[in-house]
Amino acid sequence: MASVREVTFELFREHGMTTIFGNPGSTELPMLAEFPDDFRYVLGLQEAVAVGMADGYAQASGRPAHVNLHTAPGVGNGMGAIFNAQANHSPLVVTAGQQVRAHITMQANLTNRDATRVVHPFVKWSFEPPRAQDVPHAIARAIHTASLAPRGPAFVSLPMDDWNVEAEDASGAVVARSSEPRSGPDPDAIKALAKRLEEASNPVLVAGPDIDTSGGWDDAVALAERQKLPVFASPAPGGGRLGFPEGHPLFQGVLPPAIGPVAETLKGRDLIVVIGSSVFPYYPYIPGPLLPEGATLVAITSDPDEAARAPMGDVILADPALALRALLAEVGEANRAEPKPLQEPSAGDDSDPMTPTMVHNTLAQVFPDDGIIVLESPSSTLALRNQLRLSQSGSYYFGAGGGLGFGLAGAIGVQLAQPDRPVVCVLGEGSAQYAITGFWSAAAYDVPVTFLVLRNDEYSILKWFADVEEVAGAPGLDLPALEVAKVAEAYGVASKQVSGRDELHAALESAIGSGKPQLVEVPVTPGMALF
Ligand SMILES: Cc1ncc(C[n+]2csc(CCOP(=O)(O)OP(=O)(O)O)c2C)c(N)n1
Repeated sequence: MASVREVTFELFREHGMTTIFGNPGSTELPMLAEFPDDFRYVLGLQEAVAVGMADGYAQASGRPAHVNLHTAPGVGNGMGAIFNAQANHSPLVVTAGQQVRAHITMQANLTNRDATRVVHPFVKWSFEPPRAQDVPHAIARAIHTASLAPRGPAFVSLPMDDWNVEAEDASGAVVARSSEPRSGPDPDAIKALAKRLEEASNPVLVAGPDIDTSGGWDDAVALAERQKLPVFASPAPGGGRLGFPEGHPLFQGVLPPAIGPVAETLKGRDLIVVIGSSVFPYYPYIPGPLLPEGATLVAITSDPDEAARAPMGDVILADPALALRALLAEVGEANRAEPKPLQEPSAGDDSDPMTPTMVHNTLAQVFPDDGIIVLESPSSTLALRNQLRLSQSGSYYFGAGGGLGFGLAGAIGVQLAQPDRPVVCVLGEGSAQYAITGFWSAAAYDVPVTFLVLRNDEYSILKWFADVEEVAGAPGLDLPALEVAKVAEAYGVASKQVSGRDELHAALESAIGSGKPQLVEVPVTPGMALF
């Protein structure tokens, strides 16, 4: 009979989860014993990095990913990244070692006390199997839970003496199970929405991240084109992916992330159809009407919690791609005037140091068609979106939860999942610190991400927030002498500091084509860059 370890690894194999991210300790070593040749272990030197890499990998592969952490302190270090994974709807199976069962009651050293409670608000399910023989079933349950809508992390605590125990007969059945996580929409609800859309005189589509996650990219384009819908992207802070090509003539820009400004931007619309987003990921608080006068809203989401918590509008609970396909089968060609396309982006004024807008304009010139951006440069998020106008499915990843550290770590996971697409990770020098040891993983596994670091010597976005919040005299917002390029170099990533458009252009072009992890650091002017 096979051991619990053998059956569990067979389960991972069955689900295509042969890459394990982690940071091990003595309580995890028994799981990793006799590590099979067809598996790979990707070491993160700190747990925020291990979880962030797994998050990027899960999102970019579209499959559940496994990250293994070291009992209580390892989980503790990973919590911010687990929070991010939940916001990203990322199907993560998080496991952590636990003391030997005979040691748990006396709470011997390294016992993860209340292991299942610690992670609770940030995971969909958390569990410690009551018997060693239940480990494969518990992990199978975590895989299915993480993969079902809304996708998100599930946690299993694994006592370290479970692995050599003989598995039970029923394990084979658990390994063989599959789940199809999508559910389709109520056909009557779709018919009713199609009618409202056709009867509306000035409707608009708000495209959210889960359009891309669900594989509905082409259907969203087809719907917008057939119905001549102007399209806005859902607000940037909560939008971990793009839902619509931003270079498309129907694209009208990114919705602002606050209550009043959303209503203002959508003024004059009579029907707002939101697909694959919460309604809405607002921040900061700028009060106002929830909807412009005369408007109604319908949201389509696969997340029952998003459906329930929206403060206004009707909702259809369904996989966004399946709902889009169903809607396409019901709506005809609209006879509306097409909206005016957005203006072409402009590079703005030359300056020394460069503006973030000019940096992203330069990046746009060298950015390959099949490139992927992983973004964590808070004060230049909108400038990057506007300058690059990314227009391919799976070309943009952003930490939807707002917890810094996703960018650097997530980019490594995205690149591992998409080895044929060049990944450019755009970071603020402050943001890079939250996953700084990720540079080691990029170098150690030769993951060819190009890191572009914008250095403005401060937490620019927090200075902007201080103005919005009317806060004067807050300390801790300046970052003098933070040498990201030197630190990355010490971890093994070849790094360059450049200034000016020509140097930046050349450095980016050579880094992106190099097939190696490389970093380009560029000084920029401080302040919010909106275009
Ligand atoms: C884990 C975590 N800690 C703190 C913050 C608060 N925060 C948001 S943006 C920011 C500054 C980021 O600085 P930098 O990357 O240099 O970008 P800039 O604002 O200068 O564009 C901070 C500290 C956060 N979002 N996440």
